[in-house]
Amino acid sequence: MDILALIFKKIGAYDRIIIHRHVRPDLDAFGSQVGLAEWIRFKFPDKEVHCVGENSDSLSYLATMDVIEDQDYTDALVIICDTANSPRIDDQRYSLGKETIKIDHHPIVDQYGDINWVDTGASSTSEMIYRLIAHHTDSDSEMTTDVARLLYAGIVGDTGRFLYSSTTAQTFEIASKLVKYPFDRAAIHQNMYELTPSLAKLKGYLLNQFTVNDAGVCSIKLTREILNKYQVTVEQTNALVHVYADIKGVKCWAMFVEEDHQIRVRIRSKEVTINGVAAQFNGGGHPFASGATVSNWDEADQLVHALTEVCQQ
Ligand SMILES: [Mn+2]
Repeated sequence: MDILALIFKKIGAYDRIIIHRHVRPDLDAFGSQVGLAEWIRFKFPDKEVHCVGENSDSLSYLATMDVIEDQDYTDALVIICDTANSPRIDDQRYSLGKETIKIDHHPIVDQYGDINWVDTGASSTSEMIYRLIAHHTDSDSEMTTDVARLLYAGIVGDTGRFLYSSTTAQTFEIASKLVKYPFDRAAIHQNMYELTPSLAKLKGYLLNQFTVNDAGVCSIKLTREILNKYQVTVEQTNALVHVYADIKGVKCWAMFVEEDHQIRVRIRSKEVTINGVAAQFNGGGHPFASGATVSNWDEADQLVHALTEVCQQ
């Protein structure tokens, strides 16, 4: 049996299904998790389906999470979307379920599922959820407008509006099917990319204060002092990580954001593989988009040095 048929069979076999995704959710995490949940609710109205994890202020326009008890996991199928390794699963109660399915497009770190469907060639987990749905339905109209809206948001989020190299012909094909549903596309784009006045001002700071070395590594350090000055949270800075993508000569970049006891690092790249460097610094992710954590500014400089070596190879 192929993997899609197997996953569909498992969904059919359980009365209660609980869906998780990674911590610090992004559009694809939310879109794939809730898109799958909404589709199962539509297709199997008698099943009990829950989405768990922290709510996210910046994604509340997409969906909100359910609150469930530990005993709800008894005899439940757990599906985890968009999460490469088990420590990153939001709500560690995922392990209380009877059976676990992992659906993800990140490079494999940890095959924590009883069933693992990983496609690193997929632009997004939302794209994979579409394929799962399409595999089991004959017509293009076998989903609801809300499912289409959620999956579309996930795909747009993970492809940077279809700009990143992860965008394939299949991504466009799927998007073309999703946009036939009458959800408000303009509203999604508006929600995704609008900035608060505080963030817009921080964007000005980011574009003024970055440095680029001879190897093409760009970096910026956002101290707590700067975050306080601009009245922006660590989480909110995520919306600005792409400001360096269009700068000539920049091959990759690291945005360091100081938290209470550590420094969070967001690493992005246009042409060199950087998830190896992320892995050296307590992180990981995609070849061109990763996250890491360092404990002080010296270590931050070491990370920039490691990126420089990658660029010079
Ligand atoms: Mn993703």
